[in-house]
Amino acid sequence: MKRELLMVGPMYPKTLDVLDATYTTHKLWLAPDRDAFLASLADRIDAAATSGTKGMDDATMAKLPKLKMISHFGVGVDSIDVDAAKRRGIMVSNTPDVLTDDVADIAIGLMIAAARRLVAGDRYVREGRWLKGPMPLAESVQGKTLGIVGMGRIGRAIARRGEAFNLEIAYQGPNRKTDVSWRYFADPVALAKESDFLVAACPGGESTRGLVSRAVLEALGPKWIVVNISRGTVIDEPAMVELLKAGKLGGAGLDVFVDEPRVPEALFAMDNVVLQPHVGSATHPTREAMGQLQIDNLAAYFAGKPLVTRYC
Ligand code: 8YV
Repeated sequence: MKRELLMVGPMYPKTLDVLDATYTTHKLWLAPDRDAFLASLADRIDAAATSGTKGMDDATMAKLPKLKMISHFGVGVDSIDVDAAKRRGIMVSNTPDVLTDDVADIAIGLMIAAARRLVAGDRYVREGRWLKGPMPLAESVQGKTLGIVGMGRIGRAIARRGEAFNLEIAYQGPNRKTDVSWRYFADPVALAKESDFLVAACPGGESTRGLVSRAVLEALGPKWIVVNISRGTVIDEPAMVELLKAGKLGGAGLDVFVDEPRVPEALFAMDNVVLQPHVGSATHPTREAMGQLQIDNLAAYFAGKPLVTRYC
């Protein structure tokens, strides 16, 4: 008898196929009446699969009294009410590590693209402007200071890459890390004052909302560049747009936004801003590995074994 699985939102097709083949799956996003659908499943669903922005809130958990495990596709669990899950004794797994390198690559890619104006340069050539003369000079990343907000797995991978690009590394986080020798700042404003490039690489959620504030962006200043590969909520987005417009912030490389997929249109015309549609982990091998972790965590749960990558 196949076990039953609630799937909250659409997910990586290959993973979806495996889950459909392995379990009797119930697709919440296809339900015409969400509440009636959940009520029909209330006495028999103990595991759910979530992904990206399609997480789970406390109200939904309340409708699933038998829920014991949520297997999340993604390292960031800010779309799940983790405190409610803990309160209800629901285990949560996520997909760390397998995406670290791809996300760190995008962070460095956005930093270089914004500093060296790669996207503007591409447009400069395609629009035939090179025929009229050389493109203005850009900023070099060589010998500059890369400030990293959040020295977790992804923050460290970015720091290692930064060193390979001859950047000085400094970081901010809730705690100084004992196993790294990079300069530590408890205060993000102090970090920004010392930085030429500032990368947000911390988790999303309420604890980091607006951590990269107006004051932090002003401290970074009119010449230098903010990069975000974590969550849109980490940066005060309206302040960032305003400071970019006023020339009080040098530039930005952004993969995540507050209200994805909607992006502040004021950014579209800015040559010193590089925009990406949340593609940090969007490669075939990484999404496949994330899906396999999601599958393995569910299999471990149903086998009564410890989860492979338990978040809480
Ligand atoms: C995912 C991410 O693309 O892992 C995360 O936290 O933001 C991305 O890897 C996103 O969650 C979609 O599933």
